[in-house]
Amino acid sequence: MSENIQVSACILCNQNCGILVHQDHEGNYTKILGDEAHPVSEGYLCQKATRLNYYQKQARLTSPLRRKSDGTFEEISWETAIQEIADKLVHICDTYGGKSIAYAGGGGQGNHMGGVFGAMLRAACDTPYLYSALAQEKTGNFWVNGHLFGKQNTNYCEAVGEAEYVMILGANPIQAHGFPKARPIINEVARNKEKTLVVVDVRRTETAKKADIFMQVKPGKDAFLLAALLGYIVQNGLENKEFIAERTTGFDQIKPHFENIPVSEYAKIAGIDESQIIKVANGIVHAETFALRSDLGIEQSHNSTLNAYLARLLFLITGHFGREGTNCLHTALFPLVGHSKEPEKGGVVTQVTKMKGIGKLFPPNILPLEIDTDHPKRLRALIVDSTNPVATYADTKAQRKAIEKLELSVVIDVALTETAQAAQYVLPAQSQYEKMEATFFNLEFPKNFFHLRHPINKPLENTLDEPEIYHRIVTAMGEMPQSFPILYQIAKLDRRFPMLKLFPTALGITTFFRPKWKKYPLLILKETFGKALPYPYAKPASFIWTACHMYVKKYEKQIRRLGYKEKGYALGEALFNKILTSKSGTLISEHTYEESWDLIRHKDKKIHLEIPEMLQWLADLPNKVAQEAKHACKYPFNLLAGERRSYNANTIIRNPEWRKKDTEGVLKIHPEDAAEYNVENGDWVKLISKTGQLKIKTWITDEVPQGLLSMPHGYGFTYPEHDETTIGAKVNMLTPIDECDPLAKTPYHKNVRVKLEKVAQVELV
Ligand SMILES: Nc1nc2c(c(=O)[nH]1)N[C@H]1C(S)=C(S)[C@@H](COP(=O)(O)OP(=O)(O)OC[C@H]3O[C@@H](n4cnc5c(=O)[nH]c(N)nc54)[C@H](O)[C@@H]3O)O[C@H]1N2
Ligand SMILES: Nc1nc2c(c(=O)[nH]1)N[C@H]1C(S)=C(S)[C@@H](COP(=O)(O)OP(=O)(O)OC[C@H]3O[C@@H](n4cnc5c(=O)[nH]c(N)nc54)[C@H](O)[C@@H]3O)O[C@H]1N2
Ligand code: SF4
Ligand SMILES: [Mo]
Repeated sequence: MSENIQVSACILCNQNCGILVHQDHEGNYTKILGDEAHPVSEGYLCQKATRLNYYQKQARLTSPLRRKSDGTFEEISWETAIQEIADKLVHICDTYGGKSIAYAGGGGQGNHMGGVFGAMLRAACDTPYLYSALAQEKTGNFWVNGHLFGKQNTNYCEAVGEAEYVMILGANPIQAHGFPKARPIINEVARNKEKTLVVVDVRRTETAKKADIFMQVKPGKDAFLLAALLGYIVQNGLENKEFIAERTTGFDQIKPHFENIPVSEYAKIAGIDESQIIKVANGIVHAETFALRSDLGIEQSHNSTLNAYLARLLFLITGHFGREGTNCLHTALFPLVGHSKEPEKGGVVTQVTKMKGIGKLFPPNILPLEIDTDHPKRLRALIVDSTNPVATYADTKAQRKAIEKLELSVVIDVALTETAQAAQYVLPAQSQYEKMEATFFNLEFPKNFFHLRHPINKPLENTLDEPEIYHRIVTAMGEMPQSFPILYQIAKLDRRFPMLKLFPTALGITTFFRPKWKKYPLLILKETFGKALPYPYAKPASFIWTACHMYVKKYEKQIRRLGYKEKGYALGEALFNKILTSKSGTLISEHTYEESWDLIRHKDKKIHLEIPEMLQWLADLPNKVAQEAKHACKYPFNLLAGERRSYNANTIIRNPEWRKKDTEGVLKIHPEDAAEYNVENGDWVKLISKTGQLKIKTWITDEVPQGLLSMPHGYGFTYPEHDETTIGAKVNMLTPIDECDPLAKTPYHKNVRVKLEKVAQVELV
């Protein structure tokens, strides 16, 4: 391979497809191709990856910044920034306790190293509070998984490509992916006459257009649709009795709840013909294999956590689980999330709103309530890393006001984001192509993989990688020394003779005599073992070495199935070396389907179907319809606030010029609604919610039904030489923090009530 072609991954969605990057002598990405050696994406790319130069070459942060009393920023040195932040953290910890400090982010779609090392800063502050974007989408799922499978970090993947009957529920894989090679796979399922593709969506999406059966559900009414499907199955005795008896507990307890579902009434509420419910229920029951893929359409929507439960019951009571062509639990080299105990059992809650953690995460929707209050135990400091709460969390104004109220706010990012603009300190990070990175979105079965990415560009001057930033803050807080010369020497020897286990032994002895350092294993590893690795930039990869040895303890047989000859400790070393040197990523284990049942974390290895809170919620469903109807009067439209399109990728690329089409991010509106408001294609309108307002350009289409408006997220970022007319609208001006799931606090972004007014374009400038 010639010198200027480098291997990495696309960082614009959680697929992280492997890429081959061609660069010119100034480091511009002149051509980007799919990497066929990547074990999962195998050369696949979508159109977004070709525009990654707009990420790497964007307007970057080039110095630590400190806010002055007049509100503007001044450039300061790293030493000053780190010491001032460390001193303030120590002061806040000493005065109010560590629980007055929170951390937000720790990873976008391509970077999780910061999140791993951010845990060390949280340890130094003694705070459990990790706010995450995942807690505005997936925590309802995690909570339900905890009950069904035993732990909140058990996750399943779906064999969309192998199943005979496929349901895509509240997801649009043709645009958003969500599983590897989504486009060719959906196209194959759609074309194959032996297979059936069912799409449940409120819009006739790119995926819905390919469906054999399109169930056009009314916004937020999926719980009724799912309950009707389950009701029909149970009332007709169509559940898989053998599977239920062998693999599950609790069916007798849940059965009466579905025997009582008024199927035709619920179908009507969901806006679906009863005959379609019957057809799809029978289709699922009688199919040899069924896979269900769901995403934000049911997560950021009414009854989010209940939807998660009902969607899982659909494949569980029909026996489509843990077999080829169905949904299946998978392993993780390093789990993306943890497991939180319920508060009654000693689980942590937040200080002000008493929200429980789920998967050890706390939800963005409560963040302003925990900060912007006079409560003596309120949050007083926030460290933000690779997330942009002011733009991406619900209620932009409330998030900004909360950040401005903090005694200490620090943003670690590559760009001057909306959140950085409101913070006191801004620290410039290296981009994802300038350091070693990895994500933990390795959600595959039966073969799972890991991709540790090597840098492909020289770091921009005066930037640091996140592990180094955390290391410096923790040492400046006086928690531990900066380096460990003796351990480092031992690590170097250990790398020459790994089987002597010199380093693990020395590390054990060191922490025995210095128990305080036990809190910071990753930082010690980074400065000793990590420094001894063969690449100068590989220090953060040191924790992967520990993860490999732990993975071997659990899955030795499954790793060896890939052809490794080593056993035990030697296998851990071999796996680590393979990951470290495989620039395109590598497979890490291969399971049999029967072995997937060992991944259940309940002691009896069965799925526990009964979740009393969910059954109660199901019983209460009819009351909710009346409440929602009341709310709808004042704001006649349902806004889908955050549609995945060809050229949005959360907030990862800020320069609007990256978009080849849909440059303003139009609002989709049905022709009859447009006519009623006298709106013509391309007219600008004002949307007003109970929280705020914005202006947006329209596009008239019957892709959306009457009464539904749809706009993208990932627009509206300030960027040099661009104004309001070219950056698009800031979606979260409209989203209220209190419109969210009662249990998981995930926002109802797909069900934002708004009213519409026509505006003259001249008002914009
Ligand atoms: N192009 C692009 N791809 C992305 C991203 C991106 O920013 N841009 N972001 C990535 C991220 S972070 C995520 S989480 C995923 C999300 O991926 P998806 O969830 O697949 O994407 P969305 O477009 O947000 O929403 C999915 C679908 O839900 C539908 N929907 C809305 N309301 C309802 C409802 O009440 N019921 C049902 N059944 N459907 C409804 C919408 O019409 C939409 O088609 O995408 C990832 N991929
Ligand atoms: N209304 C509405 N809001 C939404 C959504 C929606 O559909 N509708 N979707 C939600 C979803 S599903 C998600 S996942 C969130 C995503 O929202 P966020 O959690 O905010 O995630 P990203 O947009 O990925 O944020 C990436 C940030 O990381 C920075 N960054 C990029 N590379 C690096 C790096 O190497 N180091 C550091 N330190 N920073 C870096 C980028 O500049 C950017 O500021 O948005 C959510 N918000
Ligand atoms: S945006 Fe496209 S190319 Fe990039 S990771 Fe996602 S699916 Fe792959
Ligand atoms: Mo997401």
